[in-house]
Amino acid sequence: MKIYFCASIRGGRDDARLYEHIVKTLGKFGKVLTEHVGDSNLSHTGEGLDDGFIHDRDLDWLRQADVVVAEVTQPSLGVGYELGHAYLKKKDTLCLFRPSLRCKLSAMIRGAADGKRMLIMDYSGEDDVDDVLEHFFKTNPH
Ligand code: 6IA
Repeated sequence: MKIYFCASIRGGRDDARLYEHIVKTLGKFGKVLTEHVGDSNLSHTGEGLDDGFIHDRDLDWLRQADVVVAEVTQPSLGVGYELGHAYLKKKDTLCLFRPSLRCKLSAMIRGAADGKRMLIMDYSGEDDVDDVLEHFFKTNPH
């Protein structure tokens, strides 16, 4: 199974270690096409690839993916854009969100969830994300 993982890069890398953990866990369920997103050494300004190349390559990977998993707590234009593509391409999608008082998920993401193809799971961090992922992959055969 091919998994496309989305998470903030230029939107901010505060949660990079958590992304790394999620990528590691996702690796138990399939091939993660976007492992670099979980690289905690990747800064929000680093890497010299051309933006047009990144955009086209990532959309090509998204087309190939069986499942899309997105960490959506840190708002990111790129992640929102990828989720819009995933939605239109009817990809099975799981959004992971850590609720807090200062941060409410965009209505365009929360409102796109239908409980079937597009799921949003609230979670608290490394402690429970593995269980959430395990449940998602076991109960939704992709
Ligand atoms: O707007 P953002 O940068 O936060 O968007 C993050 C999302 O867009 C991620 O889920 C990625 O799949 C994709 N993305 C954005 N930038 C890159 C990138 N390098 N490489 C691969 N995927 C990307 C950009 C260079 C970076 C080190 C600044």
